Amino acid sequence: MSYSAKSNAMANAIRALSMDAVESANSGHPGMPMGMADVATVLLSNHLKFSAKDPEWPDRDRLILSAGHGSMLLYSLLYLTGYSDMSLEELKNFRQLGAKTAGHPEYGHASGIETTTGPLGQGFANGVGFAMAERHLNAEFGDSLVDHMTYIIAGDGCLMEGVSHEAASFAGHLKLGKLIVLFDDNGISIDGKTDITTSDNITQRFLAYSWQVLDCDGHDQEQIDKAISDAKADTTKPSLIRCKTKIGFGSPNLSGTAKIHGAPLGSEEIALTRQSLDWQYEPFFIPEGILLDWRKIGSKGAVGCKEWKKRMQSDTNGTQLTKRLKDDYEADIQKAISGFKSQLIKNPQKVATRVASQKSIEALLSAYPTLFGGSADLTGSNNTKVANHSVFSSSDYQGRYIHYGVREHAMASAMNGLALHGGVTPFGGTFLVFTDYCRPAIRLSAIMEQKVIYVMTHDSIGLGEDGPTHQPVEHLASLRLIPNLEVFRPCDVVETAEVWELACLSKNSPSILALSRQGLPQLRLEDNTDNLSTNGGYILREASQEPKITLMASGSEVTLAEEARIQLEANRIPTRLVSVPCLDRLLKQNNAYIRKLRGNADVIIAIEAGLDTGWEKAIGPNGHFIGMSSFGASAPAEELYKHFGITTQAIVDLAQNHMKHP
Ligand SMILES: Cc1ncc(C[n+]2csc(CCOP(=O)(O)OP(=O)(O)O)c2C)c(N)n1
Ligand SMILES: [Mg+2]
Repeated sequence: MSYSAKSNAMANAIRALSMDAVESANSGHPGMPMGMADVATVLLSNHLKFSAKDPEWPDRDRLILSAGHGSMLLYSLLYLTGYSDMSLEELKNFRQLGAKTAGHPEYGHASGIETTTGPLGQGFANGVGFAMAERHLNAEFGDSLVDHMTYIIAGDGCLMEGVSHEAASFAGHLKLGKLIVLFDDNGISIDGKTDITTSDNITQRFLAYSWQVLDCDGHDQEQIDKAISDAKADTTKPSLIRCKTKIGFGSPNLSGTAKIHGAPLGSEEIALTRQSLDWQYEPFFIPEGILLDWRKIGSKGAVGCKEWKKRMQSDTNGTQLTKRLKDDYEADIQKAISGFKSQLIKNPQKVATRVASQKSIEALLSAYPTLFGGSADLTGSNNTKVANHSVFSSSDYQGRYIHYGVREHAMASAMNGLALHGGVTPFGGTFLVFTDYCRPAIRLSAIMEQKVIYVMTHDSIGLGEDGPTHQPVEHLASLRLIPNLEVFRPCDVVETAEVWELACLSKNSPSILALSRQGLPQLRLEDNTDNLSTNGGYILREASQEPKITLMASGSEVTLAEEARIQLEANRIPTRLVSVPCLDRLLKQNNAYIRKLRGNADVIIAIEAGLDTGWEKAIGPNGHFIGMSSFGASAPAEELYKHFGITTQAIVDLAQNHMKHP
């Protein structure tokens, strides 16, 4: 092993802080930070472009800790390099309530945490999104304003996870040459040596994805440095560097074993480790010289950052890039959508809401230049692509349409990376039923409060013949269970435009747009510049008198409810129709608002071609529900609606049967 006393001590500072913090928390994962300390030291000392004083510098290199259990590696680096919000006190409070140093890195807790990781493989696929955003903005704004690397630290677990296979394949196809994965190739995971579970030839695997693959001894600083330099030199391919490391490096009895993956070393072993590393300092103490060396690394990038800021001022595109990064398009979005809505009022349209979504994208595309979306091989079905879209590809990174291929999970996870990078607003489509394939990433969009727009079409048994595997039944309910995720299900073309507007204006929430395959008449016929979908529910049709019946419905079932309302009114039963394009939003309104929508009707009925879960609060204790309670079936949509009893007649009958004075 080649040895530089200074950088060796710098790496040992990471090791000591990591084992001390885990010991003090009495929980955590010391093995990975101790094993990857040398790699991290070389990366930050010689390669990573960053400035601890300017953590938000948009043109910084991104460092993503995909192996999020090794959080102490990241926290140590942030403290050592001098990020002002990562004090020694925070390290001492590792894993404690309110500390920035959560068990796994949480985006938003401290600067320098680029993304939330912990669910293995997610950071890897996020990184692909970061690298896509960088290439896209580089193509738009040029090298002088956007030119940075994305580094990912991934472990055996990340590479075993399916999402890494999807994401790596996509990154290779896109020739993301500024993406470098530092693979902590320690051959250990929780259950023991990785050879008990995998015989993958990782080098061949990544070569097959058209990556560059490099090797280094992860404890030899010269080798590490050369590998990173070589990886950077080939800008035509993403690179995987297999860093051969020893988990828990430094611990005489536990290193190289699964025992040090996720447990404190214990005081005796810590003492022995201090001896073997020649680190004879108190817990959490970093000698001044070593801290100074680290702080120099942290401040080295300040000059580059300052120069970049100057270029932003002098470059004619600087203002435009600033607007992009701030996502400052509220007025443009509102204007585009209200213009589109006015057209619709003049020329009403009966279209599927997936087509309405396409028309909304068309209306938004030039007004909202950050919009950057695609589909997981269902472009024609999701209606995500519009005439003016050019395709994002290795030969044209300026394109704004992404063919993600059949890689739903990687698409969703990459979208998180895109959103986190900034400068782009990602949307991506697949069938609503396949939100199951995206769910781990959707959950993270919600946790990280990222504006990611999921365009999920074929939203019910209304898709017909493809049958129960393709028909979402539990999906609306189960997605609504995810905190901070907004599930929109518009009823017609106007509402679709409105929910697109809400999704684009959202600052801190991802959105699911659940859209119909089947055509739906335009129910919104009055010119209204207000976005009526804002509160999640509103009176779409008022009853002729004080309502005896109130119908609440979402999406395609609003049309059924409207037909039922017309029949009930014909039978002299005053009936109100409440459209609920977003149940989540409606339930966030105060009780008075919801009660007012229901009115004093004898009978409240909600209709949605899904499970009833979640509707209880909207319809109240005596409300009724017409929807699904089993999987669907394969047949033409109309027959399915009859078969499952979601019909106009069923609504009318239920209403009349429950009236107090029929
Ligand atoms: C999706 C997911 N599954 C399981 C876990 C639990 N888990 C955390 S670390 C780990 C083993 C990871 O092994 P490796 O990446 O090799 O880490 P090392 O032991 O080398 O630090 C597992 C299974 C997780 N965090 N995420
Ligand atoms: Mg491992």
